[in-house]
Amino acid sequence: MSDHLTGFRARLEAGPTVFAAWCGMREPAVLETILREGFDCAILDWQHGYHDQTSIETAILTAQAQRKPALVRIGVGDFAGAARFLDWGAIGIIAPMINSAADARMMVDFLKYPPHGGRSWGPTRATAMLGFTNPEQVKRGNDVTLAIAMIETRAALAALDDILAVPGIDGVFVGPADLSITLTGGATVDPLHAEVTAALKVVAQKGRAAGKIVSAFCPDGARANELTTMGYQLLSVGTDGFMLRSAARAELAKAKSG
Ligand code: 3PY
Ligand code: MG
Repeated sequence: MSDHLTGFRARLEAGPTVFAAWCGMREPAVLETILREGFDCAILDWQHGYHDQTSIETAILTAQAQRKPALVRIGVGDFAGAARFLDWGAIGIIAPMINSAADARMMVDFLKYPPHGGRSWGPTRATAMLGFTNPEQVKRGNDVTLAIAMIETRAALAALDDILAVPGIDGVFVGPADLSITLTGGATVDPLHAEVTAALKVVAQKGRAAGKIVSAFCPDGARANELTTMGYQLLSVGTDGFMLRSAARAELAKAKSG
């Protein structure tokens, strides 16, 4: 019944690459429509998207209606809020700007039950969604729900080995836009920058060697296709906003082309 949730980690580990619909828009029909095109799961963007708490909750259920897991990309350091999203049934949390082992340990402390962390009890919907009893939630929750650290600064790259070694960190997620900003000293933002591509290779190699899930944001499908060959296990492809804009622009250009 809930294999798509309890089996998500195994699916990521076994491959092939899992593709996520990046959802920043509050309107549930947007996520519903995009997911139906064959995406495997949803990433709900709380950090920079338009979401409020109600729309995150609705989006988790919208994905669930298609038996697809939903992960939430939280705000910087917003770990207390993140634990609530897990309670509501999110299968994973993607935390931005994890720049050190201390940041990673703080994240784990909020998102994992002992022995790894000190997550507070209160899985409002999660136990029912996962099909767990309360004791099963404590025993299996740590394994089933994913704590994924974003690698998106020069400092994070320097601390990558230490971040990967923190018990309870399940994976890393590269944020190529922020990474390009820090790697170029603020000169540009370019998620396809050559230095970002080089960093993506390093993160894939080190993350896989450490037995962690390696994942990344991709501005478009061509980039996602390229990253599957680097060993990435979870990739977001574009965003709802990008796709709407580019389709709108392209169709209007055709209409005006004479
Ligand atoms: C980045 O590229 O910096 C991200 O956070 C992905 O949206
Ligand atoms: Mg970012």
